[in-house]
Amino acid sequence: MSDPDPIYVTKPHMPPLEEFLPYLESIWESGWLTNGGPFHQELETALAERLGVEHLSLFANGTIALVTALQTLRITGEVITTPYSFVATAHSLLWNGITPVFVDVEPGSCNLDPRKIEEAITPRTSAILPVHCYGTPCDVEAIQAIADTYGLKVIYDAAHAFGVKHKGESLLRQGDLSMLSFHATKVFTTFEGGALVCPDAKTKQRVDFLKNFGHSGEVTVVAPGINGKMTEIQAAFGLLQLRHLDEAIVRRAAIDATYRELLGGVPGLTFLSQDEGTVGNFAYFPVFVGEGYPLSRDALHARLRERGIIGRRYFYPLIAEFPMYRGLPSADLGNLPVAKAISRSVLCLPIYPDLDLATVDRIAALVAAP
Ligand code: T4K
Repeated sequence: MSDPDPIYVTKPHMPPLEEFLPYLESIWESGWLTNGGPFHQELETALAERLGVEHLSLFANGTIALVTALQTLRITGEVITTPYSFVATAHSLLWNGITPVFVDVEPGSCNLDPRKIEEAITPRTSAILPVHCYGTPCDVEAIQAIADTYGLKVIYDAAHAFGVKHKGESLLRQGDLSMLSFHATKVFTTFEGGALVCPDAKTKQRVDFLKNFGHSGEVTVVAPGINGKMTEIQAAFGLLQLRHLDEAIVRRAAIDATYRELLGGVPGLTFLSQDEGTVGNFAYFPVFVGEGYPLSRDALHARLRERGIIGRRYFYPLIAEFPMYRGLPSADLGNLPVAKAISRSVLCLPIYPDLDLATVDRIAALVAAP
């Protein structure tokens, strides 16, 4: 008997192909493929409405969006950020010639610890780049208070936070700009893709110029922009995904609830708690393997792999451990004890809309009795 297909940490929900064909036909007929075409415009409007924000600019991917966010606000010098994220967060700084300054995270949320930000501020600090890791909101009030006191900008890497609400309103309204990723592994996907959520029309206009080479008109270039544009095919897929998104999130929530129920009493395993004031998106299901569990995190990861269950160690190693960062004074792991401990204990279990609950039961049974 052949091995069953592996169960990956995530898998995009693919709506019926027949539903995509009319979009393709329309693109073929019009010959309009990119550069702010009709589907691009329709998706911008639909997403702004869905996310409860006024101004949103689509991008080819989240990383280019983040690089552009820093350009938009003319951030220079040093930026305070988290070592516990996907490497794109810090790479966006290096691509802008900015020095990342790593600050430790909070154990309960895995997000930048506001109590440790102030001591990292220097005269060169111009912004804070926190991440709503796994879609858990950062302590946005404390971060904003520090930014206001020191005159710093705040750009949120909200790659994981599609649709997350904090205290009744979109989390994406926080800070000066928020970046979303619509990569294939995300809750809402356009194959590759992303967006910047802007506080006002003026900022969106600058973002729109910057993602289109700096063109403000046919013969005018106002800034050294980049090509960050989303294509019509991506935008069309996004419109289709939106139709199925509510159902997809309900299914994610059921998987999250099943893991919590079945793994809740397992000694040595902990999860992120769910905050009353947050409407989450169930993007990830990280478990933290600690004392009292019979296996180390890496042994559990390997044991699951043997059974075809491909969990992922998001985020291990820390960004601060990669060669292009580890020489920075702030990358010293002695400065980042919480992030280090979390990165050594985390394992993200499979969660995606088409994962059936019987398989979730099987994964949970294996984790409970490895
Ligand atoms: N900031 C944060 C906090 C982020 O998490 C990310 C991206 C970014 C910024 C940058 O945004 P983008 O520029 O990507 O829009 C993945 C993704 O490539 C990356 O988008 C994501 N974060 C990161 C957390 O995960 P890998 O190297 O782990 O992906 P990969 O290819 O191993 O895929 C993971 C699993 O997903 C596979 O085992 C199977 C499944 N999969 C993957 C792809 C690509 C599919 O089922 N279909 C697919 O097409 O980085």
